[in-house]
Amino acid sequence: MVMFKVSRVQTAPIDGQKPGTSGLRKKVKVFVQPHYLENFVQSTFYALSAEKVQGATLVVSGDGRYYSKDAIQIIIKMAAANGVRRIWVGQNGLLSTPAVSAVIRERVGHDGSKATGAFILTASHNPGGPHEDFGIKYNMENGGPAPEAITDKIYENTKTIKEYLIAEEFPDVDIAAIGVTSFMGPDGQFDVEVFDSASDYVKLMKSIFDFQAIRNLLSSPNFTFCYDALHGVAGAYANRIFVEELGAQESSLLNCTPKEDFGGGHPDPNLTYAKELVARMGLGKSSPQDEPPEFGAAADGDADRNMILGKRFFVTPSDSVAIIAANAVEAIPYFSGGLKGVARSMPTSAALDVVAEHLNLKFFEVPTGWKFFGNLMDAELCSVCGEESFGTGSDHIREKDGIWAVLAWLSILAHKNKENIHGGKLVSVEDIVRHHWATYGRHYYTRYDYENVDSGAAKELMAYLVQLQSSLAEVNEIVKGVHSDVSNVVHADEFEYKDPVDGSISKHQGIRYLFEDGSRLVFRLSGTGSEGATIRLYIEQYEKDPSKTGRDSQEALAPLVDVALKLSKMEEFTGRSAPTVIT
Ligand code: VG1
Ligand code: CO
Repeated sequence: MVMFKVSRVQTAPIDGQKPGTSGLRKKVKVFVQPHYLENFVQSTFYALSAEKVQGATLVVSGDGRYYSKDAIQIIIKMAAANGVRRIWVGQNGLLSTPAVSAVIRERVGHDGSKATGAFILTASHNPGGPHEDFGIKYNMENGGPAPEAITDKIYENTKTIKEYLIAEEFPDVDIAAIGVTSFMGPDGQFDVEVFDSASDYVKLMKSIFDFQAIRNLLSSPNFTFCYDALHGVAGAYANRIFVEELGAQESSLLNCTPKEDFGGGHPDPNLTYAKELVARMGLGKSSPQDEPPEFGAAADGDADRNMILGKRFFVTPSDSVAIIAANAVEAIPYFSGGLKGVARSMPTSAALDVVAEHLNLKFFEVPTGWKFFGNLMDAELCSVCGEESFGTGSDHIREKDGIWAVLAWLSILAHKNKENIHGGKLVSVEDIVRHHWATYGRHYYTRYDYENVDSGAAKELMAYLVQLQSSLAEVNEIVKGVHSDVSNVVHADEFEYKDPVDGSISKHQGIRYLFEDGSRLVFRLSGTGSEGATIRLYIEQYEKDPSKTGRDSQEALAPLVDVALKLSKMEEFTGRSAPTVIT
């Protein structure tokens, strides 16, 4: 057995290590600076209680982006030096974010051990490569992202750190080969266990969904399917689940080889960045050569996001979670006993609220970021939840789950088409969505992102919007000046959340303008970018009249968009006449 020593390396605080919406994300060139990663990892160890470090079992893996392999070796050596007993690594360092959550909750090690936390190495939907982003976040024993109390502590520690611990005389561990390597340090034995990245996750999915029903759907001559992993880690699961387990054709998988730089693309599953899939589904500028598939989906870099498409049809993420909630009990065995409750992030449309009301379900509105759903789920208050940013999930784990969302949609399609599988006209994705609108009304919805705006200008715009909220009369004067037929703003505030489980309060979670007819404008600054500021503008309008739910979304929202841009003086503050991305 290899013996190692522990060395204490002198270091000094490095500015800017404050975790954002979902961990610390910076350019690779920032992460590779001496001590940068080490300071953050040691600060995390210091933020955890002693028993969650010494003698503990921790997971280290991620979406495989550039610098992950080096980072894994560093974290292994630091874990060994800090008295951690075991490190679990997905083969080649690959684990999707939802799979990490599943591994923490479900996996039992070769010696019967259980993990109590994880370092997830990802910057999620941000591009990867030597000139792009790297990221790291810590997840807790429940499988969910560290709550603000912990991330605040980590940040405080990064401001005072003086030294970190790292193992010496410690070889790099081969993370390509499955197996256990043992080492001996001053505190005793330390093991690194490399395991198959997919099997725990696949097993969990099989316990949630009726795979046979989905298999029947996929084998139907009527049904065609397509999945785009955008070269993210979802590719490591797609073949196993969609092809091996469910019988989809290999040709239905696009970009399913994980790459360190995501093939040079932006691994964000939306209509702008998932170009190939969008074209294949008949939603691109030119019509595709072949008839588009009935169903298409894409994932982000770490596979916790999903985009759901039908043939020539886009499902907004806000509608997607509402439709899953409305159909879950009938279509998904895991939910057959009923839903405990549902939740959405504040900027997500109120489509889910309407379903909750109809079905008499508990309902929660939380700030942006998955960490807020975890407490509700641990307290058994919530079964299904989602965000407008292409995140959907349930209490099977404590992260959003891209492949889960695809399986949920396939389950709904399989359920609605039980009779049509061997012929007859399929109930399509579009049919399901239109039927949903006819039943519950439609929430027209769009998000405008202004990326890489000057940070000062972005802050000024937000401050201006807050100050404007003190006079609704003035606000309404501006609104009416832009469009006299837009309804009145009846309430404006900054969203604040009191966690119903632990009573913790999160302030400044987005600026809201709420209109009399249920329309909403929300402004937020992104907490996941790595350069400049990103302003997000969320625009929503509710239409109850079934004869008016079929309009083009951008056209229906045009007056409200005008109001939002004028109200915020967007161009004046940012110099931008158009957003970077519209979803
Ligand atoms: C964005 C989304 C948010 C999501 C977060 C992490 O945060 O808006 O809904 O939870 O990304 O997603 P922000 O602060 O940039 O708006 V992931 O898949 O990138 O970890
Ligand atoms: Co992600």
